[in-house]
Amino acid sequence: MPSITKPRRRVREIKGDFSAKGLKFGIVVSRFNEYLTRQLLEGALETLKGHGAAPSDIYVVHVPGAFEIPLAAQRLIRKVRLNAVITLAVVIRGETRHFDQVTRETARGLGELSRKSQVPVILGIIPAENVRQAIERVGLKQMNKGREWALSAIEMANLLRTLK
Ligand code: INI
Repeated sequence: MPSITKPRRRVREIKGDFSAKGLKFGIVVSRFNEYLTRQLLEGALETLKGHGAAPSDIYVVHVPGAFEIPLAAQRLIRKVRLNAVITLAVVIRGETRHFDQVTRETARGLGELSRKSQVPVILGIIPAENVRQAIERVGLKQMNKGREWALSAIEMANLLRTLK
């Protein structure tokens, strides 16, 4: 269980733990660069389930591109009482002239959504200069970024329960 320690002479530390049992998660994933986002999705799903989340407590929403993620995430949060949302996309500068617009607007929308909805929204948008860099950043099996972001979602979901 997450905890607020009560030591006498030490600072009070507030932490979220890494159990996903009984928690509900949303994942909003972009179809753009699907060969890469699919790997992120697999990593995130394995981690959530590995930490105790029930498959029926995980809602996966597919959107065309990163730019559509904030709106879909907002609707999902309205529809389902979620403990955290993970967003997954890869934006490659070499493939779009509006790289800066897409990455900036998506990140801004997600930050705003997280604070307004009071649901942790994990920023899993990978900006990359080119395909090679994108592949490196998505990560291999062990270093998969989807895993890392799923852990952040679990930790934040538990932390916010403590900071209610
Ligand atoms: N969306 C992405 O998720 N990644 C990209 O690399 C990308 N590029 O290169 O353009 C991208 N564009 C689509 C954008 O997110 C929207 O779906 C589109 O503009 C329609 O609103």
